[in-house]
Amino acid sequence: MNDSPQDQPKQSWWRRLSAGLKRTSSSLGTAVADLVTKRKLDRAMLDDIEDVLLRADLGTEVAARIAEAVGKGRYDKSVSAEDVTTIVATEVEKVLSPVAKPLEIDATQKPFVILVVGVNGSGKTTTIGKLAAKLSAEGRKVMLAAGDTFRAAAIEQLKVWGERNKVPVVARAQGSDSASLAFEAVEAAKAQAMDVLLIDTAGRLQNKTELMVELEKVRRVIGKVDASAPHAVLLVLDATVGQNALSQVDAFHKTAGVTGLVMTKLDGTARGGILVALSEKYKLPVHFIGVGEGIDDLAPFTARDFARAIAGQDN
Ligand SMILES: Nc1nc2c(ncn2[C@@H]2O[C@H](COP(=O)(O)OP(=O)(O)OP(=O)(O)O)[C@@H](O)[C@H]2O)c(=O)[nH]1
Ligand SMILES: [Mg+2]
Repeated sequence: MNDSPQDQPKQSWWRRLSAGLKRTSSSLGTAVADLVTKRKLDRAMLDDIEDVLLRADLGTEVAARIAEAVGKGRYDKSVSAEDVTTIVATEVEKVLSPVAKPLEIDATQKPFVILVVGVNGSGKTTTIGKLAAKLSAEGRKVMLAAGDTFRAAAIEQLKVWGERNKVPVVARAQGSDSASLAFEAVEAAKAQAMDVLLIDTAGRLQNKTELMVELEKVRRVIGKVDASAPHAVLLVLDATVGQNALSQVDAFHKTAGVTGLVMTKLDGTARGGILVALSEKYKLPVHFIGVGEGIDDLAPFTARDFARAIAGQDN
């Protein structure tokens, strides 16, 4: 066992990820095992395997591809559950590898402006707190902007993350215009030579047109201070919502120009497979995954780990 200090955090979040995805992986594993025992492989079995994969939220294309890969050269032969889950891991990794990309901070942009968007309760504010910790630890000067001006509690919540990270927070009274707050924050970050500005926004349902229009306004107004900003627009998705994540990506991508995804709450859901369906369909970069509520519970997204966790394999 390699237990050097550097490996411990990695181990602990891998454990949480694989434990979190246990409900997906074990139901998949059990269903596959039930299907393949004492039978030779035929079309009907492949259809059943495809159904199991669909129930794991992997999406129609990926499910069909995996079933096809399982069928290749195995007709009329017996297959083991391991054969199938190994193929699941391989095919899922192929889908995820091109989208697993780190969030790159262009140091020539001062500040590098990151707008954080998503539906209510997806984990935006918490993700900002966790990101601020990571970026500060890398030696960057970080500022936060309390762009969720709807609720007093939202402003307070971001201030708490600011204190915890010892980074400044630009905030205004509840009910202020969030676009002007964002404008002010970019100016302040510029004046104070910040490296990164993280802008929080209020949660909004993707089908509420007026709120989505407001988001476009926030974007536009930020662009008035710095035409190249925002430099990144992160869509925070809650893994537990399953298929609804697809319409969230669709709507936020159109209105807010999403540049990358963060998927939260992977520490306790049977629906993590949705990240595979999303990656296949939209091919947007996935930067981080949230595996808990704590400040260290944000992990860079890696295709292989995720694929193996979904398939229930050991790391
Ligand atoms: N288990 C778990 N909980 C998380 C994770 N990320 C966020 N949460 C929790 O989810 C809840 C909502 O998180 P917030 O960060 O307030 O979500 P938000 O998107 O800012 O919410 P609104 O501002 O209301 O739209 C909080 O209780 C967080 O602690 C995660 O990765 N895992
Ligand atoms: Mg919030």
